[in-house]
Amino acid sequence: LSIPLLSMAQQAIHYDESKVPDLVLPDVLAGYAGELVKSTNRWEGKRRPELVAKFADQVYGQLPGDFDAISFRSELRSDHPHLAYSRLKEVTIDILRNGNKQTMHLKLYLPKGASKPMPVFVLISHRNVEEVTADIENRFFPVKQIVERGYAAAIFDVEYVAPDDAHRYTDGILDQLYPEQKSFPNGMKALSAWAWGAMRVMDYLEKESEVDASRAAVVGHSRGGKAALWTGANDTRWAITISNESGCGGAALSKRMFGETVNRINTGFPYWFCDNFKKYNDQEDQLPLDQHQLLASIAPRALYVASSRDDLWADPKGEFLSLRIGSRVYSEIYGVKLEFPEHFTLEVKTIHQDYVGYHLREGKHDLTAYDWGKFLDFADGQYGLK
Ligand code: GTR
Repeated sequence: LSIPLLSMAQQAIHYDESKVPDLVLPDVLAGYAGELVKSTNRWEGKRRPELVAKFADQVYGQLPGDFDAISFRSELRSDHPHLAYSRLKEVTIDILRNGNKQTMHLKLYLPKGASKPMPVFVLISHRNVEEVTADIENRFFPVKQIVERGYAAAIFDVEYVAPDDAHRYTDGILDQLYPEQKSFPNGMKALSAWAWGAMRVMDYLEKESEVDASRAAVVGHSRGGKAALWTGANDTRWAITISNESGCGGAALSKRMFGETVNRINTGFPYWFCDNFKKYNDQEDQLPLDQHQLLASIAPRALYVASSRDDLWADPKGEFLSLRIGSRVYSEIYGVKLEFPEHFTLEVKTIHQDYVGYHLREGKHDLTAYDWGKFLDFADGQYGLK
């Protein structure tokens, strides 16, 4: 007779720092073969790729980059709500693989009267893009605020690559382009598909003469923030990767088990991460990695993590620690001078440094004009536009 042990799942989700286990975090710079990485060559050539591969295998699933053809069409629209301060290009992206086609749509708002290629922000949106862009007061994607600062603003809806729905998520690139992925334990699911979508947007930006693709930032909020981080880790073409309140499976350390846990996210959203990740339900201590290593994988390109005070579900402290520990790569390998407060508090703060940005704002889980203002300030600093 075997008596099942009371699993951690049966412990309630908590916001209690005293219940956080003692953290044993895998090292960022100690490679799996035991060597300690000390040079940019070894980081970029060996350790960074091995970390990304580990995350693909155990957390997000594969991110296949092969297809047969990609093509872009764009149409300038003269009838949109942001006409007073921007020009809108509606872009259609067709991707073909093995005789099947997937079509994505992108809205690209350009500052009016811009004469040179513009730096750009791309938002991975899990909110309905038509609704978000129809409302000029919308703060989730504040077109006016972004273009008035001299940036192009682009947005795509995850619906076009993998619908954010447990029953429909394959109704996109998984059914059309990469059906084989559906049978792999480390196969692509929604988060990898969304990152794939952001990469196809970058394919387009590289061809768009009105945009400076070497100064592009990928942004996501919450589930979109998880996808943004996964994009930035895989695709080195992004100059800045921005996670807004991405929480569990995003910027927050899984092993803290504060707020949302691996079990909870895999149960609530079984179609986001690959099946292998489910092995760690209530077994966070068994994870061979943690999210600080994902953040590190973005180095040497710039990285931004934002949290909000009331968003305990996303574990602001876990996001902060992850950034502080993960950003060792910038300081120890690239010699960037970084300073973080030694102790985390839930006080409002902004820490903008070379390559690494952070803020904690008051209020609840959301992407707001305040957050965008900080991202814009940080980008100005990175690009020397201040
Ligand atoms: C929550 C989920 C979080 C976060 C959030 C969001 O329900 O538990 O991981 O992704 O949704 O996307 O707003």
